[in-house]
Formats: sequence, structure tokens, C-alpha cells
Amino acid sequence: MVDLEKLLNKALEKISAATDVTQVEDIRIAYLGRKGSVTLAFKDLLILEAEEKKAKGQELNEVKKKIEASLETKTRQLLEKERSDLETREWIDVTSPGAKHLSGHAHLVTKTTREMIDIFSRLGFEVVDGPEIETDWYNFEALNMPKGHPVRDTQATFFVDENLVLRTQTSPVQIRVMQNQKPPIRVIVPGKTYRRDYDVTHTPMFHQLEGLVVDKGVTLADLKGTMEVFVKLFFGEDRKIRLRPHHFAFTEPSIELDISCGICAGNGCRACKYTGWLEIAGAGMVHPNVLRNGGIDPEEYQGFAFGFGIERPAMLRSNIDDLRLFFDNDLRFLEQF
Ligand code: 2NM
Repeated sequence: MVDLEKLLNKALEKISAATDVTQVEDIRIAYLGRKGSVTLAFKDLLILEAEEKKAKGQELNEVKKKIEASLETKTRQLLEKERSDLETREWIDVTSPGAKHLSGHAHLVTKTTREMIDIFSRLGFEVVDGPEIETDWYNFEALNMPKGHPVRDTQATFFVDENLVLRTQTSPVQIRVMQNQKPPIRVIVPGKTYRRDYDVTHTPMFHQLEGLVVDKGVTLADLKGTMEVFVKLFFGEDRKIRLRPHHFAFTEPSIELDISCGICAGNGCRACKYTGWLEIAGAGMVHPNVLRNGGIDPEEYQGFAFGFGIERPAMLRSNIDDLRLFFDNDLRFLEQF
């Protein structure tokens, strides 16, 4: 007959050390299964005398009950632990805010361009584009800037070769439009332009949005009205405009367009150099020579044209003080818009 106390202690020890329910089941089989130690011990009773058989039998029953109870307790503990581990592992804070979804957005220059396009579209203008590398003729000659004329020196031109340049303004596209379309013409040309300049207010590549209207009986009043509508839609209803006489080779008369300063409301401050006004565009009535170069008879048709920068209006609206920030591609800057 086995030592029941030893058997019991060994079983309890093993149950206590078990770490999952399959181990517990293995222990159950090892002790209480068909060939388990406890089952076999019951068989051993058969050879004992009645008296001893009864005593040992009771003792063995006690051992069996203790092992069964211990197995049950252990199984419950393990199942409870498994459930609580699972809860910890898979716990979700349904009240926590969602992770920020990172997504890109258009560059401020692009956004500004689109806004300007939207406004002119509502006024009936069509968007066109053209080459950024132009011939001398389209970039200068056709725009009433003949070879040797001093105005060419003011354009700080990038030359590709003797005859090809990076366009210094988008106007050569307007010449192409005049050559290819019959009036009435109402186009805007947003795009990249190039000049050899680099400081706080100039970058070698910058963006312009130029416009051209050609029809019968077009006057400076039409230009002024168009500029006024644009300024109020783009900068705000409270802004005033002012036309100052100027000179461009390609327009006659030529003007510069000022808007009232948005910072001091026209009273004078550092931003407007105490004038109350900010220069925002150049414009004028298309020079007869330019119309002729576009294949349009200036006796029959008149036109007005204007040229806005894109970066400067964007800077004015977003309070940006250094043009070069647009092109440094520092996300800490770009992400703000
Ligand atoms: C400006 C200022 C004044 C202009 C002229 C033309 C064209 F091709 F029709 F003659 N397009 N744009 C123009 C006129 C541009 O930019 C400051």
C-alpha cells in the first residue's frame, strides 16, 4: 500500500505548480484517471483485511476528495486569470480621442492661385497656360520691348541661349492667345515666371497671374471695375483701390493698382510705409503694337491687361514677412496654411 500522505502532498504540490488548465487535466488523469495512482490504490485495498480495508478506504476517499477539490479550485483560478489577462490585453479606451490622421495639403501658393482663379472665373475669364521657356520674340519683341531697348535690362532675364529665355512674365502666353483666338477674349494666365533676383522680396522663380480682355469698346473703366471687384472679393469688401499712372512698354496708358492697407485701414503704418496704400498689380490698356503682334487690329479692338504676383497677395493675407519662406519647404511653415 502506497503512502497516502505522500501521494496527497505530491498531488497538491503539482496542482499548485500548474500554470494552465491542460496541465491540471493531465494531473487529474495521472491521479484520478482509469490508471491513475488513486484509482490503482483503490484496487490495492482488495487484498486487505475487512477492518484495515475500511480504515484505508476512508482515508483514500478523503485523499481523493481533497485532490478533486484542489483540482477544481485550481481550474477556477486559472480560468479567472485567463479571463482577466484577456481583459487587460484587449482593453480599449473607447473614450480616447482618435489618432490624428496625417494628410498633405496644397501649398499656400497653389491655394492662393486657386482662389484668384475662382474669382476671375466668376467674372467670365478662362484659364490658359503656355511654355515657361520662350523665344525672345514672344517674351520681349511682341510685348513692345525691342532688342537694345533699355527696358530689357530691367527684367533680369535668365537666358537659355541667345534666342531662348525663361519667361520673365506670363504675357507671352497672352500673345499666343491673341494669335489663336478671335475676340472677345477674356483669359487669365497663372504660372511660374523667372528673374535673376534673390532677396527678402524677390526669388528667382515666382508666380504671376496675368489677365487679358480684348473686345470692341473696352476702356480703362472696365479695367478699373474688374480690379475693384477682384480686390473686394479677394481681400475684403472694406478695401479701397487706387490707380496710379505708371509706365510699361506693353500697355498705354499704364497704371499701378494700389489697395488700401489692411493693417492700418489707410491711416499709415510700417507695412504700407506710412502711405496707407499697398501696391498690388500693374495694368493698362494693351499697346496697339502688342495687339498687332497678336494679329488683332487695334482700330477695331481694344484691350486691357493686368498682372498680379501670387506670393505678395498671399503674404499680405497671411501676414508673412519673408517671401523666401514659400520655397524653403520647411513643413513647420507650410503646415500652417
Ligand atoms: C502687367 C502689367 C501691365 C500685361 C500685358 C499683357 C499683354 F500681353 F496683353 F500685352 N499681358 N499682361 C501686363 C500689363 C502685365 O504685369 C505687371
